[in-house]
Amino acid sequence: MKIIRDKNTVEFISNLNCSINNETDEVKKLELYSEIIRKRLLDIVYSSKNGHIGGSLSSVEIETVLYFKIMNISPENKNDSNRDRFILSKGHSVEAYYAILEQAGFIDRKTVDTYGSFNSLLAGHPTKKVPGVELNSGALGHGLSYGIGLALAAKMDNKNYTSYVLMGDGEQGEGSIYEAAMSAGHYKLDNLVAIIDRNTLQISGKTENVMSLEPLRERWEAFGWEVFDVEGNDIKSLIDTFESLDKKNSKPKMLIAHTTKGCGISFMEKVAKWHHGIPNDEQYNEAIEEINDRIKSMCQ
Ligand SMILES: Cc1ncc(C[n+]2csc(CCOP(=O)(O)OP(=O)(O)O)c2C)c(N)n1
Repeated sequence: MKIIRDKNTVEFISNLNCSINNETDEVKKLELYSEIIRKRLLDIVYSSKNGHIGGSLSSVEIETVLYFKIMNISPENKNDSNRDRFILSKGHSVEAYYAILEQAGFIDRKTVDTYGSFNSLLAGHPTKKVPGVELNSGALGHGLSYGIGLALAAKMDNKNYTSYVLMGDGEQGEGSIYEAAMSAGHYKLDNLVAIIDRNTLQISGKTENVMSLEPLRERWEAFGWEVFDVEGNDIKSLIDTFESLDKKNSKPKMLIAHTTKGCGISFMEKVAKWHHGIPNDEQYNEAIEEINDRIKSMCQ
């Protein structure tokens, strides 16, 4: 288990009498981490009056499990050619990503606090200027091709890292994804793990109304991928699935992560306008209270 490093978070947890050194229940600990990430990304959006909160909230558990349990990546090995790679193809969900990179120690709290201000290192979509970020992203439909390139390079160079790509379900409307899907099957990239944040909403409404995706599983299987359905806001379901993957079976992996857009803030859940809504003071306080209540009950 990797430890959350941020000093304020450590103090915050110890004030709650919640020992982060307790190794007894890893799932509970990652659930707690997710809530801390959730709270931090809410702060980032609220104070900058900027961002895409709905899809950030739906992706929190996926990124928490990847960064704090599954991936071989840390600030110490971020330039090592054998590190695992993470590509946030749905780059608009950057607030969750910045909160994760902060908690994992790639960027510091002061830098994250500059988000949304003039000359900040942190733009509204990921850029490679930010330590830990592998790809400039945000124009949807590009991350999978890049992740495939990384996976192919690992095969050619005899490296054993895994390439992870997180996409949106609305993003599945981009045609470039299907060229990538075909090539990953063709090159038998079993070291490639793609994840679709299947929150069923995109910017303007339900994915099934804007550009229908079903039968999503069968479509990916037809391209030669091994497909898994996973509860994408459930830490245990994510860990079990990521840990079960056979990286030697010649098949690229697709996790369809069933999530809730706006997950964890009740009034934002499943409401399309929270794709890029900014909470007002009252809404912010209500959201913080809801998250704090969960954190307190987890720590009892
Ligand atoms: C090529 C491209 N077209 C349009 C956009 C504008 N855009 C930003 S987010 C978004 C919707 C994405 O929906 P989804 O992938 O489901 O993301 P999530 O619901 O997880 O936030 C769109 C169309 C974009 N970023 N890139």
